[in-house]
Amino acid sequence: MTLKRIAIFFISLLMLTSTSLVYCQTMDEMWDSATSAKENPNLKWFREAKFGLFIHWGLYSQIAGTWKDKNYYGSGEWIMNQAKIPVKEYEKVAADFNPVNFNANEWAQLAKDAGIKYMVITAKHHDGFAMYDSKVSDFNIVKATPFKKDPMKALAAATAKRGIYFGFYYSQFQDWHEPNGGRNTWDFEESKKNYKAYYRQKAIPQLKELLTNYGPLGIVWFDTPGGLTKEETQNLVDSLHALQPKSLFSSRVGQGLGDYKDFGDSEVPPIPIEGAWESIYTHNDSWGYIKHDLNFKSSREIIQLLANVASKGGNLMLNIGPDGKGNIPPYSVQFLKETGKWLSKNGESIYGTTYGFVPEQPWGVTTSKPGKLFLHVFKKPPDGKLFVPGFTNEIAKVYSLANKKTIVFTRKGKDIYVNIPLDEDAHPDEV
Ligand code: JFZ
Repeated sequence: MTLKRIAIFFISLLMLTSTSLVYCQTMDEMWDSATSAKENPNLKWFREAKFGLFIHWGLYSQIAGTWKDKNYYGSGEWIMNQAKIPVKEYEKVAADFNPVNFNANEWAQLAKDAGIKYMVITAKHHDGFAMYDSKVSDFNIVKATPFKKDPMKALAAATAKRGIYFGFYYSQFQDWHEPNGGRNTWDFEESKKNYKAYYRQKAIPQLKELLTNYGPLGIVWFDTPGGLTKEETQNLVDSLHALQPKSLFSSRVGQGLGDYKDFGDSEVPPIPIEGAWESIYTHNDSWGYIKHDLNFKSSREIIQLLANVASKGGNLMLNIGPDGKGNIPPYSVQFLKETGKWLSKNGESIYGTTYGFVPEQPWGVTTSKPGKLFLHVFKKPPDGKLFVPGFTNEIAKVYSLANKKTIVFTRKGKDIYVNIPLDEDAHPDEV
């Protein structure tokens, strides 16, 4: 006979409070988790990680959202396309790009302090500029800028030192710098493009450099596929996996050949999704640095987003956009550190969890681990009685995760009412 006992935790910081129910897993549930863990052993770390840091950094960070006195909004990394900047003019930006304040150890330490488990950074975005030492194209940070160094080398080392999985974003199809690359139609005529030549001459050799020269990569994050058949994509995937068999490829490699699924930008599925997947969000409203975009998400918003994504079974990869000098925006530093502080007390309710079996409620969301259900309380019910419906297991204990204090509850059949301490965790800004 299976013992079905449950304990509830209660997690808190700011207004995000969580409670956990501890219970024992049934045999059926155990078989389920055993089979899914066998799927692809390379995904194990990714599924447990839950929190990644995305970094968009390139020549566009130097432009910072303003071109010829006009301010652009939205995606700073798209400014070459938005302002239809000719290749020859865009190339000149490299002469001013000197990120002297870049400090790989500081960046990696911030990620560590924020509770981040993996980092993915733009090695080459759609503008075609390589942020690493590439022998394939001179349009790169070592050859074309006064900085002359390879920041990716330093970052690969700094993340490895801290046990953070490291990965590259690489725009495999769009390359606005190359006549044969995808999507630059303001300099180059679409009908004359030879995508295969571009893949052969630039994208594939550069990807091989990235998969050879930077140690083991956790992820290669492809983006916006195009110009290849399914068979050609399969060949690309195979030839790259041969270099790093353990590295995960994002779903945007195309043709359904990725190792895990990425949702559209800033998208969380409404109900739990099985399998390995990731939601991507950016900290303000742009992926690449825009100096006039200060619409940063507070740590409270980040924490709730992280919990919400985890409650549907996925990972959150949150993006930041360092500036042209190599500084991470101060709000990103502050809010990431605050998020890390919350995770240091409440990480058990996020890392290594999967979705909770109690669906989203007016008060918040749930995550779970074998024998435990975590109640993430975003909004306390006014009467202090948290309603948890449809709960069949026996409850061993209900307690606050942050301070381990036991919490009183009552149950009526399958309905649980948890007495949330109203006085605790009150926030002066509670609206
Ligand atoms: C792409 C890029 O174009 C963008 O600059 C940024 O790097 C972002 C992370 O990825 O934009 C996309 C790609 C796919 C979708 C939306 C935006 N999508 O599938 O919804």
